[in-house]
Amino acid sequence: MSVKKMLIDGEWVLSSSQETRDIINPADGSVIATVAEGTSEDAKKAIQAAKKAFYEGGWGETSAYDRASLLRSFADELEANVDEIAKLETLNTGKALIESEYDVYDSANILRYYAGIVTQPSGQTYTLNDPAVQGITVREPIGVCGLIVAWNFPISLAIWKIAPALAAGNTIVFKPSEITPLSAVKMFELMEKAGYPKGVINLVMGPGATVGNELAESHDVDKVAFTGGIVTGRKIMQAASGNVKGITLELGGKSPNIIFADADFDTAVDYGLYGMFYNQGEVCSAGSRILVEDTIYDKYLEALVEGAMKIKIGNGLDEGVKMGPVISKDHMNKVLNYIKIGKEEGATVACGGYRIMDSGYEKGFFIAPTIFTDTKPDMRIVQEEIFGPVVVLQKFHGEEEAVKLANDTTYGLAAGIFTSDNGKALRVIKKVRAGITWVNTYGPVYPEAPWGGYKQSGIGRELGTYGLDDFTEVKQININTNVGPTQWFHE
Ligand code: TXE
Repeated sequence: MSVKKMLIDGEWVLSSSQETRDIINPADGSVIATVAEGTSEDAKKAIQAAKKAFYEGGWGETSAYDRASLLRSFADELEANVDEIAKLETLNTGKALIESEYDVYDSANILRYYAGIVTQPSGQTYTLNDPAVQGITVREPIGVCGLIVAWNFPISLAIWKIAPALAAGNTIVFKPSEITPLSAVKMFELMEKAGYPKGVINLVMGPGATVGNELAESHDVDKVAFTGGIVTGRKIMQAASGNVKGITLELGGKSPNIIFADADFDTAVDYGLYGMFYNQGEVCSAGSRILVEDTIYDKYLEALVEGAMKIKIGNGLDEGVKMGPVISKDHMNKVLNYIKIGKEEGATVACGGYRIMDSGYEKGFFIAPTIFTDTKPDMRIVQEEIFGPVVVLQKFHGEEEAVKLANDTTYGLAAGIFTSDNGKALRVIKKVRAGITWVNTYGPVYPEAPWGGYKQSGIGRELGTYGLDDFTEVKQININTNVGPTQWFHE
């Protein structure tokens, strides 16, 4: 098996240490590829290449039209290669093939969205206290951006950062999760084919503690954008403080999906399942706490359990499969440990609660969809992000208690509400402390809509115009139309 290489300064290279890493298929534990395991040295080289490309290569001064054209070419390449990339993504992450295909098409849309808005008017003109001076603002690229992502949506998370960063005129050093780099290698090959100049795009694989930390810490990186866990997010904030670089952090959540008794029942059950078990529950915005109004609680629970037990679980490449394995053996053990904690805390397992070891599954990391009832707000399974197919149900009485429970965690990423009363929907959603909210739907991502969290779910926004703004600096320019000395010192 040939070793998959990194892209640094326009060259495909092995690690400076010659070390490699085997990449595992979570559906059966087999080795599917071997990749270069980058080092801090490799990250340093990539950062220098990106710096040179920005300051000396002229990329920072390219026209928005040229950058938009490159984004569109890259989007075309992605779509033309959808079968290969989606298959790679499913092999590496275990997710259902249909989800991987969506991720590719959604990513192409996001690239085209940024290609569109980057050529639109932006900035302000403003009047000043001095009528002779005209003020304007312009947005400029920040410089070298370090982009670090997790393993749950390797394609999408990459594009959410790469598209606005390059649209704005920055140069990038991208680090995928060390366990899911395969789609990134293919995407960088396609970006090269699309025509990105040497040094503008760099791919360094390898561990977070070395490669990731170098990107967060380096004084030659001007901004770091990160999606991952909260513990790592805190480390990145600290490392980034050395040169006071800008940061965007998306750190997950424990999001409430609030079901009122007057909701369309079947829709609310369907989105309870979809909001939680899509991508095995390894979704930052998963509706991992379903809050159900007391008058329909028993009926809702029964329907949810029935739906969860019907989910077709298996190898993501197999026809009709809708849920695959979790990402790794370590992560499976972490999720199983949370299930154990939930039982010890006194919650009841209404369904699931175990690793699937049936014939054909025993080498993979499959966990049965799990629903906990009899929960209390202070339980760890209610407060902490489990990031697997495990949902907790909470019972509430009326709007006030729904809002209180919804806000009762340190996270604030997403929230959903199901009701047939629009007034109630808006009243409740405005009181919920979360950055992404849905009414009578749960989960969709729109290229135009800003994505990010309140509280400890993160800092900054991705997607939409906000996502582009977060990869720019704002400059004020004040033009004096009445040229002459101030005579401040010499009247
Ligand atoms: O993520 P990490 P892990 C949550 C989820 C999960 C937990 C841990 O609850 O169980 O985080 O997952 C890089 N400096 N989310 O350990 O460590 C790392 O190499 C710089 C929620 O897999 O945060 C990888 O590329 N970078 C989340 C990336 O950070 C570092 C998605 C994410 O890994 C680093 C995934 C360091 N010191 C997990 N240490 C979401 N928001 O959706 C690691 N990395």
